[in-house]
Amino acid sequence: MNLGMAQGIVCRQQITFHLDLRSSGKTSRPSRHRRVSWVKRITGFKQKYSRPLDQQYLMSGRLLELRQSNAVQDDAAELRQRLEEDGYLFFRRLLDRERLLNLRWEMLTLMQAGGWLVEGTDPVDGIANPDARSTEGDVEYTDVYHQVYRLQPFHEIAHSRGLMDLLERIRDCTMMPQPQNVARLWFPKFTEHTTPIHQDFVHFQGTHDNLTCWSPVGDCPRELGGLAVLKGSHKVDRVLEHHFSLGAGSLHVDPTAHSELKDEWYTTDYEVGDTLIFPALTIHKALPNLTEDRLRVSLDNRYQRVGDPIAEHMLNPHLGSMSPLTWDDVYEDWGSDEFQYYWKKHDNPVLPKITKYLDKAFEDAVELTRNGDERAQLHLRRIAIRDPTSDQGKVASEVLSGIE
Ligand SMILES: O=C(O)CCC(=O)C(=O)O
Ligand SMILES: [Fe+2]
Repeated sequence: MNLGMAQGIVCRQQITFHLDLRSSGKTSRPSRHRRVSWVKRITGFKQKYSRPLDQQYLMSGRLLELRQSNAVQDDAAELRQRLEEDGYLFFRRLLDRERLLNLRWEMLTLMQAGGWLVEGTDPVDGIANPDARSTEGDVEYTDVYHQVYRLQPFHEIAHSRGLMDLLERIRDCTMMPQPQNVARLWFPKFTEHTTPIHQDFVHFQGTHDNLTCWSPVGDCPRELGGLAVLKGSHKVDRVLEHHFSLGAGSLHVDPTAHSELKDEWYTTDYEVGDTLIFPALTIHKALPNLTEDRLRVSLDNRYQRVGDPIAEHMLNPHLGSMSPLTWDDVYEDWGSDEFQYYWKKHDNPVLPKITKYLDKAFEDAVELTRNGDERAQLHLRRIAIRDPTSDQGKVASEVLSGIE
């Protein structure tokens, strides 16, 4: 799938790094009680709805320590060799910690204004209000998320020069962040919604050579639910079959169904600034956020060669299909236009979104709902509430009314 179109053609380009920590994004304080009852109505989720952790998170008790590549950061051949061998590269303190901590404050301040944090606590502590629990797919989540999404520093950090230099060294050509940056804002003890085991290609598409960069915004010890990778799993060299999961992204793959995959998961106690880099076929998952009361805040951004194709949906703001959000909305309060619409100067071919993966997840969820699966019911209920007039929304309502 990798066309490697730009390799050797595009010469290195200097993107000047611009530091602007001006705050942006507007929120008005919602009524917490209204918000809470709305969340419960949408999700049907109550405190008592808690089950043992899903098998998929417990596939292995063994969690090994990620191999650090700081010492070979300048050695392109060694970086490529490690990426080929392990299917990931991990760096301590690659990103500017000060910038990330400022970003953390800005993001969490908006989340607190949205009712997600306990009132009167310091936003940087990320102490979650359990009554406000929500996740991707919930209207309530998108409302607050899109406030965070307007922050200029949140998008600017994707262009960090040190990271761009490293990615260009690895791929030996000009790279660019895909416009659709992503933040993950995960509530504690909401483990049903933990990001399941998957390959990124099913979500972000484009080429198999795209690189995901995952960085916590604040320290992220294991119990806060950082990312874990299945070492060497990219060597399957194809997109594996994914099934419905309630977790973020709605798709999971079962590595035990593939004998060539070893049960070797790697993770670490992440510190602010650390970055995990992996290509689109590497199998990975999040660990559950098992903390008593802390939100996990992280970034996962995708990078591609300039000139490689990009999937159409990656040109849009994240979760814009859940609730409308344009780039003009995102940029409304920015103090600089340096990183606005930056991708338009590149002529990357645009590919239509491949919908078969999520269509399959929906079909699985319909069947599971009919068979009494509560997680699938919850998934369909969300769709029915969010998109009542869409094709899937209508099917979801029909299937749900059939079981009630
Ligand atoms: O941070 C997470 O929970 C999910 C990250 C991830 O797997 C992704 O964005 O592809
Ligand atoms: Fe992923």
